[in-house]
Amino acid sequence: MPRHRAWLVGGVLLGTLGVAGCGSGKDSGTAAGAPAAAAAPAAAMTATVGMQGVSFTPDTVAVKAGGTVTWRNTSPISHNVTADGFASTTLDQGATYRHTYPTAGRFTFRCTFHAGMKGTVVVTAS
Ligand SMILES: [Cu+2]
Repeated sequence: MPRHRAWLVGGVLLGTLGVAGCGSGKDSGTAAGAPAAAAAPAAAMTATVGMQGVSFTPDTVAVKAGGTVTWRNTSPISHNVTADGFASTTLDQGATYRHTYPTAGRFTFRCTFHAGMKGTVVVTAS
């Protein structure tokens, strides 16, 4: 019986240490709160959209009017960028394509090879 109690005490101690360990990570926890603001991308003059697997990542980017979006295929699968008004050639792994958006608005783009592979460029007034 006493031996059983020793195990119990040990378990409680370990549990307490574990909680203390989590608590001491509070400083890094506050720093990690920053990415929440990244949900709304800030408009700059350039943005990059990756092509990973069969997805555009991120699938929504923002640029200021006159800004340029670069698509980069980082996957071994060939893709393209097609939209109203322009279309890239087939982009193999490592290939890039650029398009400049002169006016504000929301512009969708897609890959004609993969249904559901779509994205949006939000162009804000400069
Ligand atoms: Cu594709």
